[in-house]
Amino acid sequence: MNKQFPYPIWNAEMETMDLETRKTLQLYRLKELVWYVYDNVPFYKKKFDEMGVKPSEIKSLDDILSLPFTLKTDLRDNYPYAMFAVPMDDIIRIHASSGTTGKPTVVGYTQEDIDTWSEVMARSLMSGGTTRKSIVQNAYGYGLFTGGLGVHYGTELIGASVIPVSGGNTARQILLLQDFGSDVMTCTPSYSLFLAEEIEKAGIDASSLKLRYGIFGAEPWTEAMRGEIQKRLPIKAINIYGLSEIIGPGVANECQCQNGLHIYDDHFFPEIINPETGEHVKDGEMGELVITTLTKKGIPLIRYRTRDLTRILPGVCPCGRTHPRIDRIMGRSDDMLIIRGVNVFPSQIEEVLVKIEEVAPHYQLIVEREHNLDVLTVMVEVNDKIFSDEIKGLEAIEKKVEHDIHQMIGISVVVKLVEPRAVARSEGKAKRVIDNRKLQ
Ligand code: DLL
Repeated sequence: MNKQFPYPIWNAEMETMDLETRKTLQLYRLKELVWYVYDNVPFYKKKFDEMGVKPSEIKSLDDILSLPFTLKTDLRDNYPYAMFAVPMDDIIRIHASSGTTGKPTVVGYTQEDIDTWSEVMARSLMSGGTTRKSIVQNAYGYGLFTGGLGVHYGTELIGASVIPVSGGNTARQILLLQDFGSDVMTCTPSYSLFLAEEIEKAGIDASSLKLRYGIFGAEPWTEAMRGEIQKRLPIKAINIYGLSEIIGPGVANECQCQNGLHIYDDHFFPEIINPETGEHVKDGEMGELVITTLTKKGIPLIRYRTRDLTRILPGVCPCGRTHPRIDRIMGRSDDMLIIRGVNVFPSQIEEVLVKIEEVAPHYQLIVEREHNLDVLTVMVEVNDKIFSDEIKGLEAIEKKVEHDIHQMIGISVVVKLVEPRAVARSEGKAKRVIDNRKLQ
């Protein structure tokens, strides 16, 4: 930690490194990476050979353009472990997130990867206001989701105290906030608003809490939401970004300036592309974020298409960090929804519906935010035969569809059966999703 900067910085050497030195480091790491994946991941050897790319031809950072993209479907096609670059003996942790169908996307970490992850999480948490003295109430879910353990390890590396409360159980969250003196809260931004509402309902004066910082991410949010959170809770709300495929949370994080997220490009090399053409957009233009993991050992990824839309912000950040900043995530270039922090693809729901005899695969997903929590309603047509049945039978079908969808995506939804042909037909692409949360 270095005190010459306006706010504490976890790893001043790396985080304030001059750009030329960082470029040299990135190129060194990129060259190592291409050899590493060529020698250890059959998927990449085949791709490189098909494209006629030789690792020895990577001589500058711009040569990354000759490398292939990696897609989420590539991970699915190699499910569960075929993209790993090391034998399972060297994998010490496995996490997963939802895929475009029922199978999750699986990622494996070596000890070195866990160390890298802890390092970038320590940078993130400290840039979000955490110090050695902090008490961090970690309300991200512990489990296959990377949020819980990512924050946990980063907090421990800093030497702050972590409360591994995990998600949900709002009454207990409030009790801990009051009694344990947590000054940093980590959870999704929508949950922080829900919590604020429950604190108000319980008649507790939020300003009496020790809470000072919130490090919120895992789902899209807006400046308006930040304003609302900061009005209702006595905190600075900081944006944290990441995805399981790259490492988990800690890919990029805002500093106290709250003006863009510093992306830790000594580990995660960013590009912004036009999602239609795959070509780089002009400097500062909005496009899809593509990341190459420069140092990952378990499951290294070349030019991974995140599908997240953002841009590189121009200018120098007053905090002293030289890592480039990305804008908050503005949307996705695919149809993934994030419901209460869980990634959901319409194709997963469709997969459930086609298996249920009583309904037709004509459906629409309606997303609303009620009391700051996302509610997903699945409107689905019953088939002609069932429609004439009595109400009791319909209720049983609704319950069955709700149950099967819950099994598939892990969150509860509301199912509304509608009569045949009630879901609007479209001549082109079906409009499957109506998102009324007004996140953009
Ligand atoms: O959500 C990792 C994470 C945990 C990030 C805790 C931040 C805090 P996944 O479940 O793989 O990983 O989902 C990754 O979530 O591609 C984005 O679409 C979205 N996302 C994550 N952070 C943000 C954010 C974790 N700050 C996907 N703003 C990503 C907007 C976000 N979207």
